[in-house]
Amino acid sequence: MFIDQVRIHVKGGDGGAGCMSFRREAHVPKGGPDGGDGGRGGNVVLVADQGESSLIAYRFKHHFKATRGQHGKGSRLHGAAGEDCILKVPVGTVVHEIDDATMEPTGFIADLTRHGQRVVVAEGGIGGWGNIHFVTSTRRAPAFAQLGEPAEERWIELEMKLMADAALVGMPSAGKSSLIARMSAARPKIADYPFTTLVPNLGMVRSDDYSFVVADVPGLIEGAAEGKGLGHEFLRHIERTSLILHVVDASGSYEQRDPLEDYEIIERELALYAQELAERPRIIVANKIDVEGTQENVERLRAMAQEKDIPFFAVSALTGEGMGGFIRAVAARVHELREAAAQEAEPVYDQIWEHAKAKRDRSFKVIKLSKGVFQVVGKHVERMVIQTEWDNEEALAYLQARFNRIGVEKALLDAGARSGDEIRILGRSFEFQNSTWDYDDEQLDVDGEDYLEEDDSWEE
Ligand SMILES: Nc1nc2c(ncn2[C@@H]2O[C@H](COP(=O)(O)OP(=O)(O)OP(=O)(O)O)[C@@H](O)[C@H]2O)c(=O)[nH]1
Ligand SMILES: [Mg+2]
Repeated sequence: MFIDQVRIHVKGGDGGAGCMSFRREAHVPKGGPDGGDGGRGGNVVLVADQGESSLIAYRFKHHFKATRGQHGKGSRLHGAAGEDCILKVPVGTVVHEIDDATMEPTGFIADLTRHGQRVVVAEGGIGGWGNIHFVTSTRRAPAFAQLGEPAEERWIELEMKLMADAALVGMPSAGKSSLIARMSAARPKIADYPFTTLVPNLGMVRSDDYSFVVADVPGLIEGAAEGKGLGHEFLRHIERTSLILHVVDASGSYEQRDPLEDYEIIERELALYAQELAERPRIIVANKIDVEGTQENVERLRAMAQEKDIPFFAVSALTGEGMGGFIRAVAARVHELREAAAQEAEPVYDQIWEHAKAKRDRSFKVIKLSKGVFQVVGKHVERMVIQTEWDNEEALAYLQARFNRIGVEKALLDAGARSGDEIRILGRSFEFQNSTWDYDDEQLDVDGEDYLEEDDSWEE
């Protein structure tokens, strides 16, 4: 079966907790803090692999998780990082984020078009800091550590778009499947009725110097661009092939058609679907030249191709006549197009998507729920809450200092919050105190560098 779309749930590994510990030595009665950091959780990474030919591996298993980071220990021992979960996907996989609420594809994540290209789809959580990090001039013995950051998790959609080098395109029964069978080891169904081919077939063609992948797609008809016949769904596959092999039935046997008219109809549909397709490099192949009386049509097609300055070949998939020259020409053209594509820079999807995601995650908003009750929503802010040990006063004071630093207090004041109001974040609630919230000044003494350093570690 040809599986070309699946949805999977991916979850990174949670970060390990930082450790709260103090040095214990025989002759030192009161040692300094020595709690190590938690390890980072593993990421879930998609990697395009030319050995994968379908998304079938994701058909029955939908949940994928990386392992968590280990907790930090005393004596400054840091927890080990979790292992990444590597998911191989076929070259030509397009990845989208799925919106939790609507379950509709939303953000574009990546288009993995080359072997080895990768993208992190669910980041592991950062390990929490051990108490050694929280020492300041006024807080010599911090009796708290940070919990690990929870990992990212989300549903994503994988869609495989064929990555053939060349696609056989044409009217139903033009002989596209017969041609791919001649050119490669592919053995698709061949029959003398339209729409024999229901899903695309791929075949590897070995020519003298180069090998290339050719696709045989279902026949197109007039109106295909607006959804008629089967072709529309597969036109998107053609979008990705660098070369179009336009197959014309030179015998005009299918519904006694005129091959030149057929050619124009298909070209019009391609252009209607996407102007780019009209401009894509192509080769015209007149097929079925073994049939009596096709000579005149072949010459008319040849003249038209010449006029349009498009390479032209006359072949018979049945007898093999003309196939050798045709295959060599396709191989040479594919090679040229590949060389040209290699000159183009490769996008680094992690950077593109990470950037958009980081921006989104760091933002937060204040919602007024009722008089005197406000909710703060935002991934970054919520994570800070999750990383805090709730029954530890010092940890709470540190959390509020972090809030103020990223402007939560200001946003609350702007939204009209007053001292004594209730502030909710995730399931927790705080009492708002202008400037200090519920905690006294002394405990908020965290120097600026602390936060900057921490900020750096988020970029790792
Ligand atoms: N005489 C002759 N018949 C051919 C040739 N190529 C294909 N045919 C016949 O044409 C009919 C259609 O061939 P297919 O290869 O199934 O055509 P297709 O373009 O894949 O058709 P769809 O999948 O329906 O779009 C079959 O009966 C083939 O045997 C050829 O070179 N010569
Ligand atoms: Mg076919």
